Amino acid sequence: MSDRADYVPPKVWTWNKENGGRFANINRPVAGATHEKELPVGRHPLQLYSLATPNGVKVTVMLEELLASGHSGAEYDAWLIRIGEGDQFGSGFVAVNPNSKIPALLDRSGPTPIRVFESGAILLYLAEKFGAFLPTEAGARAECLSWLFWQMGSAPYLGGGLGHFYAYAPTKIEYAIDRFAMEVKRQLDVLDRRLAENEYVAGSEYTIADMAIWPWYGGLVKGWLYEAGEFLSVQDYRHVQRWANAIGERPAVRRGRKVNRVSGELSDQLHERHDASDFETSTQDILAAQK
Ligand SMILES: N[C@@H](CCC(=O)N[C@@H](CS)C(=O)NCC(=O)O)C(=O)O
Repeated sequence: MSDRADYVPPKVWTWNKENGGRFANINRPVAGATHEKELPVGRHPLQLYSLATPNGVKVTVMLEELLASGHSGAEYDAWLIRIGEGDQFGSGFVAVNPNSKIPALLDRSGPTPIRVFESGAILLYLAEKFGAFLPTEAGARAECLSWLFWQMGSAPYLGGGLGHFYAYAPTKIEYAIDRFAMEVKRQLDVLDRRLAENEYVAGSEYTIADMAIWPWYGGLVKGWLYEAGEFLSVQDYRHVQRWANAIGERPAVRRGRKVNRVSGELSDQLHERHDASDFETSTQDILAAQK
């Protein structure tokens, strides 16, 4: 890999496996399965294959919110996909998501299982299936979907752009960090102005737009992402802070954050979720029992 400022791309790009990046062992320029591996299937209608990254948390929060509001059909099994170990390239996972990224959902409640991938599509699918967290009035629905898609379009600048170059890249490239820091601060300002005038992102109702945006921008202002809080002066976004705190206190959100989590405090990790009672037994207890 060249670290030189005068790097000139060759005529044809070739894959350098050892580029030194944080994800060098899992990134590849081709799609498809690398190995045969069936996915496990539990007893509930919904099977989630995921990990508690911001994209994964969107879906576990939605499922916990649905259950909390009485939609018992939203009972789910959450299976852990360890992306650092390449589980997303197993044949079973690729059959549910040809893009090999978490989260992926299989709805087995009907005669033919339905697969859904892309976290935004999963949120919309569940909102429509249960008639919840998505306004029905045309204007409010359009506002909600606009912010949902805003998140899907914006997050790659935060994660793939700022997060990658600020926290993960093997060399700190000022141009890349500057470019993405500027864009992320602009996005935070977009949200701050919106939340100055509205309780929730889509208006007066808590919706799937909040669930999509909170794990990313809420996590960022709470200092959970990339240790970039001070760097981005996140305390300045007062309205985003107010909203992030309010959502973070919701019991369903607290539960949803724990599911498929493999980092942080052990008491905050629930590697797999198969029953509501699983939250009473933390992974810490399970590991202690296995000793
Ligand atoms: N646009 C996708 C992005 C999903 C995504 O990037 N997932 C990451 C974890 S947050 C992943 O599975 N990475 C594994 C890999 O890149 O191999 C979504 O929102 O579902």
